[in-house]
Amino acid sequence: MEVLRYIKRKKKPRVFKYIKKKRKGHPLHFTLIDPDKQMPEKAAEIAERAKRFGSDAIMVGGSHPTQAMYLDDCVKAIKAKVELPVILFPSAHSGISAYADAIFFMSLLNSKSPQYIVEEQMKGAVLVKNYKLEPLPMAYLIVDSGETTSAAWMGDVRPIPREKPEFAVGYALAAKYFGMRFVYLEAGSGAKQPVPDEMIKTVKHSIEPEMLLVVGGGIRDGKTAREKVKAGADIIVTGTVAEGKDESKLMEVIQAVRGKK
Ligand code: 1GP
Repeated sequence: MEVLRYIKRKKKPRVFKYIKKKRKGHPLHFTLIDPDKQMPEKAAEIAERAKRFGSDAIMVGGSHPTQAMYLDDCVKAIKAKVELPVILFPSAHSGISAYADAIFFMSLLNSKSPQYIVEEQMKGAVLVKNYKLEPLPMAYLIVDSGETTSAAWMGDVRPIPREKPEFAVGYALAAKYFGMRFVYLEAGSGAKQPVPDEMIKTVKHSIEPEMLLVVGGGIRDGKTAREKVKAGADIIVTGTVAEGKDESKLMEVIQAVRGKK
């Protein structure tokens, strides 16, 4: 019943408009919080700190199935403390919460399994409708980072080779012709190597101006974040740095993304 009351209160979709409008001003930074790694109170603290440093939105999600146990409480705690859009970043239909504002409705296009390309989405779509979540259609592409990341393993992925940007372009163009609005080039959380600049550059050329390019995984300092923005990323996602103890690193990354340093 609490969920029903919540849904009734919800306003019209507005997160996509917010992102487009903000992007006109500067490249964006999104903070990723994994409900499996943070208790709700701590998640809200991280989100509050990220907002103070200038992050533009909070993403909530993780690769491990246990994240579903804390998902609702995590989103509610963040919403209670921080006035930023909360966007779900689900690895399966269990990653959906009625309390978020929007959802990256994503297809892991380079998975070997239809489960992550369309079947989890089929199971989740009715929830997205009934919870009145704003869907943000996204192609999710996992790029080889020199190791097997959780995202790649859990998603049964054939990672895009680092020296083959043209493969990423093929997927990105397919996504554009499907009418998706975002492409996410993902190296994986905690990746040793982030997505290569050349791949970002090539994909960006093939999808602009219709689509926004999101880049994440293994971005741990301002210099790297700036390089990715210069290569063409519209949105930089950081999780590990945001959840880490050294808060100056998060500030450094956000300022670099916004061109302040
Ligand atoms: C993972 O791209 C995100 O989905 C964030 O990665 O934890 O390495 O910042 P990091």
